[in-house]
Amino acid sequence: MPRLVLLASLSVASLSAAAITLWSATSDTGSAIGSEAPPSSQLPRLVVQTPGFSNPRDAVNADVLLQRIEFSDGSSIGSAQFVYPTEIRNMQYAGPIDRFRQQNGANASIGPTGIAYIDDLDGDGQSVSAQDLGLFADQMKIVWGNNNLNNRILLQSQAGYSFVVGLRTRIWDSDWGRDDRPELFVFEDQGNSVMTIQALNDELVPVGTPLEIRAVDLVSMQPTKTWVGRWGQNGQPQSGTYEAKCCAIDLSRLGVTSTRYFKITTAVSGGGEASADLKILAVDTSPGPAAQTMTFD
Ligand SMILES: [Ca+2]
Ligand SMILES: [Ca+2]
Ligand SMILES: [Ca+2]
Ligand SMILES: [Ca+2]
Repeated sequence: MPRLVLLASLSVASLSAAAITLWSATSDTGSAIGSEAPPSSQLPRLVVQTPGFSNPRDAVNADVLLQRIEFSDGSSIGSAQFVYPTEIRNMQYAGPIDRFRQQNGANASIGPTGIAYIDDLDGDGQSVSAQDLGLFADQMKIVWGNNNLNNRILLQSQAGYSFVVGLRTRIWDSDWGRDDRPELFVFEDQGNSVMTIQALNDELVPVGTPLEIRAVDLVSMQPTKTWVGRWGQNGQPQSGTYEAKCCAIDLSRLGVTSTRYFKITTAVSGGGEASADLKILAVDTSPGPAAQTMTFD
C-alpha cells in the first residue's frame, strides 16, 4: 500500500525512474539477506518442565527446569550431561548498589532461593568492595550450576559488568565448520540486552573472534515459550513475568574448535541495553578431539 501512494503522487515522466528505484531497493534488501551468514536465531528444541504447574507461566516463583536439548539432527542431550560453569573469575562491576543480584523463585527447590545483591555480601551494603566481587563470583557458580532457568543473575543498571566463565570441562565443537548443533546456550530475560563473548585459552588469553550477541540474536524458546519471575527492588516478588529468551552458539562463531574459558562483557556502547540478566550453560556432544583427528594418524 505505501508504494501505491508514493507512485500516485509522481508525474508520469518520473514513473519509470521511481519503479527502478523501488526495484533496486528491493533487490538490495534481498541480496543483503542472501549474503548474510545463516541466522543465529535458530534454536534446537529446549524442553522445559515446571513441576507442579500445568501452565508454565504460573511457575515463575518456582522451578523452571531445562530438561533436554533436542538438536535438528535428531540427537538430544539431557540435563545430566549439561556442562555447567564451575569457575567465575575476574568479576568486574562498578555500577550502583541494589541493582545487581542473583535471583531465584521464592518457592524454588533447585538452587538457592530468594535474591542476594552483590553489594550486600561483605556485610556493608553501601558499596561494592573487592570482597563483594569475589563472594558474588562464588555464588554465581552455584546459581549457574543447575538447570533451573529461574536461578540466574539479574542487572538493573546500564553500568554493565564483565567476568570470565570457566566450564567444568572443555567442550568441543560438533563440527569444525559452521553447523547447526550449538554448544553454548545463553539465556536472557526478555532478550533485550547486548553482550560480547570472547573465548580464552587456559592462560585466559583471548583466542578466536569476539562475538557480539544482540537483542535480535536472543529469541523465544521452542517448542514452547518459557517464563521466569520478576522481583521488585524491595526483594518482593512482582506480578507478571519475563520471557526467558535464548541464543545458541556454535563454537565456530567464536572462532575456536573447543573452549573451556570465555569472557562475558556487557558494554553500554553498541546501541543496546547493557543490563543482561543471564544464565549460561554448555553441552559437549562431539566425538572429541581424538576421534576428529584420527584420520591424520
Ligand atoms: Ca559491600
Ligand atoms: Ca557445533
Ligand atoms: Ca561448528
Ligand atoms: Ca533483559
